[in-house]
Amino acid sequence: MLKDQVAIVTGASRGIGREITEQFAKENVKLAVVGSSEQIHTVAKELQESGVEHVISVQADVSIEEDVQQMVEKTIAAYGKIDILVNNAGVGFFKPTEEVTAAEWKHIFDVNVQGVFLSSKAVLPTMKSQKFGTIITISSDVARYTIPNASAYVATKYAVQGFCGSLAQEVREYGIRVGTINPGMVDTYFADSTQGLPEKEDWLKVEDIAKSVVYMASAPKHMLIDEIKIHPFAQQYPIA
Ligand code: NJP
Repeated sequence: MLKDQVAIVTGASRGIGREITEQFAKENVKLAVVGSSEQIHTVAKELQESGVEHVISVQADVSIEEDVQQMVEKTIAAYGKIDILVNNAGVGFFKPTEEVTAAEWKHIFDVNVQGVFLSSKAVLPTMKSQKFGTIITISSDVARYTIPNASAYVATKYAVQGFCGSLAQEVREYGIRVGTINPGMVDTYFADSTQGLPEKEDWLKVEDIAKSVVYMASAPKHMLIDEIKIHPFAQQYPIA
């Protein structure tokens, strides 16, 4: 099903995004891996060394329109099409609102919200002309309920959720499917953490999310999975 589809994965240098590239590679997806630091080129090299045939790396900051444009142009130049966009790049921090600076507020919105907007907008002309495409955004459980000391992060994910819902309705007539994956706590490097710490043993693993991305992208054409909510069994959260 996914064989020879072309996927852009943003935020692919570590954490969830890195594992999405592994799971897509197993399905023979042709990859454009994207990150804002040079590390992204190492990721492509590692994938090639492990036998992945079709992978390009693009160093691009998703909050910058020119970077996003070259991400799309390089993918088209390499593969001639874009079937899947995974909006995974994201940042977060947790602290009381009165300690959040205006610069921090702007940065988190630039990456988490503007990044999703710019990347989605940039793939639409190609996906519309193909009459096919899947846009998957790694949103959050806190796009559906709030937690304290995370007002900036929560606000970005509520914005992302609204954007994706509206976009899903707008592009349905072009054969483009838009869905979100809304995880609870995942063991990654998120918010200046480190993957693999003992206190995160019960948290979701990157494979849990990456396999959900594969599931969503693999849905047959007549099917739209618009949202997948996943939590660690150990996490207490409100159930609507
Ligand atoms: O985080 P981390 P996750 N442009 O820090 C990249 C959501 N989520 O895997 O650019 C392009 O390990 C960065 O690479 P680099 C979360 O909101 C998580 O957990 O080189 N890329 C790295 O590859 C986010 O949307 C949890 O610094 C940029 C990657 O993003 C997604 O999951 C819970 C960038 C971040 O890897 C992946 O986060 C939840 C930019 N401007 C939702 N800035 C959780 N972990 O518990 C950063 O509900 N990156």
